[in-house]
Order: sequence, then structure tokens, then C-alpha cells
Amino acid sequence: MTHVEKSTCRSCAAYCPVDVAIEKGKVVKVEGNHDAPLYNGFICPKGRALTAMHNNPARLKTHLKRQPDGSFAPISSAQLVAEVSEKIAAIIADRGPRAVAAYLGSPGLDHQALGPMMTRFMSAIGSPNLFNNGTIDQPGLMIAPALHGTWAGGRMHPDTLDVFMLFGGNPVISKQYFAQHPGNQLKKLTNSGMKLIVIDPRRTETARRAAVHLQCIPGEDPTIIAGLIHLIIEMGAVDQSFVARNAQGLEQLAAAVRDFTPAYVAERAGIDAGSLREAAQIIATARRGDFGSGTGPSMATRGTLMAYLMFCLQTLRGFWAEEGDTAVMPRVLFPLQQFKAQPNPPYPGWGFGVKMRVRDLQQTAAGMPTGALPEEILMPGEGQIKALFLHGGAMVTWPQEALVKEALQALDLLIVHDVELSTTASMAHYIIATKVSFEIPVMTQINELLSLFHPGYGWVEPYGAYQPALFDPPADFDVLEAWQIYYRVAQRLGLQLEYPSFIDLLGIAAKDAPAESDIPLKHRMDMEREPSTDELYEMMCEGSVVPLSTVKQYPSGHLFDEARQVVGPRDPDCTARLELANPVMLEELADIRAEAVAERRKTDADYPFLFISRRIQNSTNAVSSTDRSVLHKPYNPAYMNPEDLARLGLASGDRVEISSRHGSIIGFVEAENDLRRGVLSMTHGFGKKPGDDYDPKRDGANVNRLTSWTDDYDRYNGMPRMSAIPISVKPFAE
Ligand SMILES: Nc1nc2c(c(=O)[nH]1)N[C@H]1C(S)=C(S)[C@@H](COP(=O)(O)OP(=O)(O)OC[C@H]3O[C@@H](n4cnc5c(=O)[nH]c(N)nc54)[C@H](O)[C@@H]3O)O[C@H]1N2
Ligand SMILES: Nc1nc2c(c(=O)[nH]1)N[C@H]1C(S)=C(S)[C@@H](COP(=O)(O)OP(=O)(O)OC[C@H]3O[C@@H](n4cnc5c(=O)[nH]c(N)nc54)[C@H](O)[C@@H]3O)O[C@H]1N2
Ligand code: SF4
Ligand SMILES: [Mo]
Repeated sequence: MTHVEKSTCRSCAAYCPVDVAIEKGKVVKVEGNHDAPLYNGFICPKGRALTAMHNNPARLKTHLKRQPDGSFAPISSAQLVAEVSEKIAAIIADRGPRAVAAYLGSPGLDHQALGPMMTRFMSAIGSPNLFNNGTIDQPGLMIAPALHGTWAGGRMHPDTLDVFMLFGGNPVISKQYFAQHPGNQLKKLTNSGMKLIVIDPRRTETARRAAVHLQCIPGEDPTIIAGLIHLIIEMGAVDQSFVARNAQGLEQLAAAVRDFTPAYVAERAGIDAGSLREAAQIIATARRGDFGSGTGPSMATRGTLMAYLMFCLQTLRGFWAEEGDTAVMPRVLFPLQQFKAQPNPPYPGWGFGVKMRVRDLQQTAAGMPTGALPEEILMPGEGQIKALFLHGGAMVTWPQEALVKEALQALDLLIVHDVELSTTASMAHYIIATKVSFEIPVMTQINELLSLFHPGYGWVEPYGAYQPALFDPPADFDVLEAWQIYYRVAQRLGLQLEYPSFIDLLGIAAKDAPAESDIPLKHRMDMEREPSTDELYEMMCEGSVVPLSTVKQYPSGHLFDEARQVVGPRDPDCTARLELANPVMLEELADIRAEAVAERRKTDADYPFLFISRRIQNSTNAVSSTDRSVLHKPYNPAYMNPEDLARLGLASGDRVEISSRHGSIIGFVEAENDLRRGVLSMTHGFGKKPGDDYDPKRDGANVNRLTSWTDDYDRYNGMPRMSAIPISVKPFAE
């Protein structure tokens, strides 16, 4: 007999609701849940592939311990916890707590209790070295709000927009922005009059819906935004009353963009000046608008400046929610946030917290710089990192694979969580076998959390969902949930952990919560009796607008009207202002205007092409890198414009050697008409271990052999050049 249970796909942050058909305790089919609001039953191929992923024959059944000869042998949970505890204690005793580091990547989407527990564990041992993927992703979107200030009323509701402008993102594939069935949402919005402006070297699935598509040379986003600001000022389209009340620095900003004339910008960014003017015209005449950016421009260096200028342009047009507007992304599983039509002042983007020993990198508003981590492991001396808890696909997702390998090998203790023996897991001293999605309860809080840092995540409407774990792992498995190692090691070391409540972790409730609320601010975890994941979720949702117990009553998810908020009036005594002229940002902009473009871009006769990042529907980052067969397309083609291919005497399916100044990979090319000439576009997250033979058409290739941590890195957050990388492309002689 088959029965159907409700759950949620966690293979990307879209969190699509699914119907899971189960037969004899096994997943037999996964489909979209048509009863769920907002999604229209949508799922992508990775959602359907959950069936195969749950029945993955390569799945780790037990934890593994590296043996002296390099092979792996099973180890029980109890023994694992005992050995890891002993080693961590010894490292702390010998080298101090900073020697212990942790990295949290996308597996946090599956394991929601992981982030809070890891954070508590790291503070209990006294180590600041907690890194995450934010600093190799879009850190600028977290730092720019600090430099510009934020709008306490939030963004304008998508249904009310005249224009949405997107720099280097592709929601139809990535589901970053318009995450619930993005194709459908964009179609509806553009059909009902919203004009879409897309800036991307590729005519993406999203760009096809655009009123204006600026098919730019990669890495020129700050130039283009400066050009748009120039035009908006020149056209007299600055919302003067909004700016007068809410911002400062217009004159300096105007001076800084004066020389970014349409002719200059068009020439430099390889776009048509008329199209740039057309985009400016749409923005100038729109009454309501919103802007977003994705990974492309962030990775093409200067991501902070790009995001900063984007916020400035948004402020110049007054494109922030007005008093009386329906607030977007109201809290559901977090404590109440009051929306007000007023600015929150800027706050430090860097210059606080922890300084790294390498390259003057430091903690920023985007967290600790992952760009410093490999060197911090390799550099001897006080403060050297000796142990690392790793949740992610570092060997293929971190830049400069060779240095990552060297660093991981240099550790005294590398603990990698995984569901299979991936390229990254195979580097570890201990591999912790973890539960897979449907063995873990799921709730929507994590995306609400992400929306606090990135406007492209979460739900515009007050959506909430929770579903319980559907299965226990098979009886012969000995696996853990990702948070458990932190609790159990703390327990063995006699450490007291704090409660994983977000009220404390983010300090979000304290100022916004109604005065009468008596939310207790400090809690001690019970270190005798291990909580269940569900109990942890209760703790994490403490003080939420909608109690988790209420959300649990709706297995298909629900829009909670009681959570809806309206943007309130400005406080009479509000004097905060949004900053249009952050000196560091304007200085960087001046550098751009002064620099020799070719020198900066670094293309020349030897490296004539630009390599750019992109996502494909069939894979999320490093997920399932050893057994991608479940996803039908186990490789990452090297997409190029057919004219470029012809010029190089290549045809689709040919093997090529792709080289940057840092390394080479073998790829195979596929013609893509939609790509700008002179660029090659390829997805990360693929590839085998260095030294292993690979067939690009079977295994894919690791594009992070082309990157380097020290290539044009952001001077504060350390993010290196990961898109717009100069490369050569040559036929590969077998
Ligand atoms: N060149 C280049 N590099 C990039 C990017 C790029 O565009 N270009 N993108 C960057 C971005 S935006 C990000 S967010 C990072 C993401 O990179 P990471 O932060 O490393 O995260 P993932 O690759 O998503 O991590 C998934 C992997 O973690 C392991 N894993 C650990 N625990 C679990 C678990 O409990 N369950 C499962 N299923 N797997 C687990 C599995 O091996 C899985 O493949 O990559 C970055 N790297
Ligand atoms: N299917 C799928 N979905 C995912 C992921 C995945 O791996 N697969 N990863 C998830 C993660 S971790 C993230 S962070 C999000 C990312 O979400 P997005 O940022 O929307 O991801 P991409 O689809 O890579 O879009 C980046 C776009 O930038 C363009 N681009 C590259 N260089 C430049 C440049 O210099 N300037 C401009 N303007 N554009 C440029 C590329 O052509 C590409 O279309 O997606 C998430 N969703
Ligand atoms: S878009 Fe695909 S991978 Fe992402 S949550 Fe939905 S079904 Fe899963
Ligand atoms: Mo990401």
C-alpha cells in the first residue's frame, strides 16, 4: 500500500512543499504539493530526485574513521563522540580555543538546529573561528546595508511594482528572489505591467522576460549602476522629498558619478548607450520599484560597492515601502518586527570583532572571512587553526582547490559531516554520517532567517510550514543529525551550552517586542538529557509571532493572516539618515573611473576570454557530488557562444583545456546562443579529487582550479574573484 505524507524539499532555499509517496517504509515518489499556498505545486528535477537520494545505495550507514594506512573504518556514534571530545580537549589545552574552527555551508538548510547549536558550542569553548559560506557568496549584500543604513519599512511589495531590476541573478533557475515557482511569478508580474530590467552577460531564462536586458561584459556592474545613478540625477528623477527627509550625501554621490556618462559606461561595459538610457527611463518613470542582485556581480569582485550603489539608487528613487503599505516578509516563526517608514542609521560594516592573522582580513557584517581560513590553517604560530568541523563541499566549492587540499591535510583534526563519501569527506579524519532530509523535521524558520540577511530569500507573504520527520534511518544505520556532535562533545567536556534561541542569538526581539512580553533572555540547556530536534525547534522559535504549535496544525503550510503587518508611520523624533556618500565606497568608485580597464580586467592575448559563474537546474552547489547520476546530468558543460566556438574551430561536445593564471581544467564545450561573446560560463560544485583522473562529461570539472584566494580579493571580507576570470580556451589533445 502506498500512502502520501507532506514534507518540504530542502535541496535549495526555495523550500518547495512536497507530497512524498511511501511504500513499505521507502520513498517511491516525490511530487509537488498542490494544496500548499504560493507554490502552485511546483517542484524542479532535484525535488523529484529526492526519491533516488533517499534510496541512494552509496549513502553512508555509519561514521568512518581514517586509519593509519589512509583507509576508512566504521566507528560507532559513542566511540566517535568519545574520540572527538578527547582530541578537541587536547587541542584546546595545548593551543587554546582559537585552534578550533567550524565552517557552516549549505547543509544548514537540511539541519536547521545545526547553526544555533554550533554557535553555542563555539562560544562555550571560547573560539571566535566560526565561518560560513556567506563570505564566498554575496557578502556585499550584508555589508552594504551597514554602510548605507536600512529602511525600517522594508521593501515594496512585488505585486505593486512598476519595475524590478536584477543584477546577475537568475531566479528561474536559482530561486533566489521570487522563490516560489519563479517562472510563474515573473510571468504573472510582467504580464500585469511590472517591467523587468536584467543585467547579465547571458540572456538567461529570467532575462527573456526583461523589458531591457543589458548583456554586459562581466565585472562592470558598479560601472553600470554608477551610470544609472548619473542618468537619474541628470534626468531630474531623484525623489527630492524622500531624499531630503531620509538621506544625506547626495551632492558627493552626484560628484562621484559625474564622469560615468552613458557613452563612457556603454563603451566600458560593452552595452548600448540607448539601452542604458531606456533602463534609466523605466526607473525614472516608475512610481514603485525594487532592485536585487545575485552571485554574478558579487563574484566578479567589488561586490560590496555594487550592492552599496544599488541601495543608493533605490534610495534616490524612494523605492522603499511607504507608510500604510502591506509589509513584505513579516515575521512568522520569529518574534515581532514592527515596520516603520523611516531609516535605520548605518552601523559598522567592519572594524569590530576579530582580526585575522593573514592579509589584514577581518570579521565583517557578513561574518568571519572564509577567505582567510585555509591560510589560517597553514600559517604556523599563535592562533593557528588545528581542528575544523566542516559542513560543506569545500574541496569543490571553495576557491583554489590546491590550497584547500593542502590546508585540510595540514589539520590535526578534520571532522566532515556527509551523507556519502564525497571528495571533501574523503579528506577527513572522521566522517560523521548524517540523516537525510525526510529523516529530519522541517520548518520554515531558516528561510525567514536568511531573509534577514538577503532580500532574495524567505516569503513575501506570512507563510509558515512545519512537517515532522517522516522516517527513522534504517535499523542497521548508525547516523547522527548534524547538531548532535556539538551537544554531545559539550556534554562530555562538561561545558554548559546556552539555549539556541534566536532572541539571544540575534538580539532581534529585545527592542521590537511589545513591552509586556516577558521573554526570558538567558537560558541554560539541559546538559543531562539530550533534547529532540523538535524540542530544539521549539526553543529556536521562542517568542515567535505564530507559535510553532499553531504552524504545526497546517501540514501543507499556511498564510497566517494574524502575522500580517502594515508599515507604520515614522517616529516623530527619528533623525536617522541613509548614507549616500560612504567615503570608502566613493573612493573605490573613483578608483574604478581612474583605472585602466584592461589592466583591471586582466584579459590579454594569452587569456582572452572571461570565465563566469552560473547555476544549472540539476544541481545545487556540491550536493551529491559522488552520485549525481540521481540527477540525470552529472556534469557541468562549458557553455560558449557559437561564434566563439567557430572561431576556435570547436563544436559542441569537444573537449577543451580551460586555463586561468592559477590553474587548468578539462571541460567540454556546449554552444549557447544566449551567451555574450568572449565569455565562458560554467557551474561550480563538480569535480574529483586533485590527481584523480576525470572525464568532464561523466564527472564534471572543478572550476575552483581556476580561482585563487589572493586574486583581487575584497580587502575586508576576503572574497576573491570567482567570476570574470581571464582564461584561455584551447582544444584538448587527448
Ligand atoms: N567557483 C565558484 N565557487 C563557488 C560558487 C560559485 O558560484 N562559483 N558559489 C559559492 C556559493 S554561493 C556557495 S553558497 C558555496 C556553497 O558551498 P558549501 O558551503 O560548501 O555548501 P554545499 O556545497 O552546498 O555543501 C553541500 C555538501 O556538503 C556535504 N554535506 C555535509 N553535511 C551534509 C548533510 O547533512 N547532508 C547533505 N546532503 N550533504 C552534506 C555534502 O558533501 C554536500 O555535497 O559555494 C561557493 N563556491
Ligand atoms: N539550481 C540551483 N539553484 C541554486 C543553487 C544551485 O547551485 N543550483 N545555489 C543556491 C545558492 S548557494 C545561491 S547563492 C543562489 C544564487 O542565485 P543566483 O545568483 O541567481 O545564481 P545564478 O543562476 O548563478 O545567477 C548568476 C548570474 O550572474 C551572471 N553573471 C556572472 N558574472 C556576472 C557579472 O560579472 N555581472 C553580471 N551582471 N552578471 C554576471 C550569470 O550569467 C548568471 O546568470 O542560488 C541558489 N539556488
Ligand atoms: S526548487 Fe527544486 S531543489 Fe529547490 S526546493 Fe524546490 S524542488 Fe527542491
Ligand atoms: Mo550561495
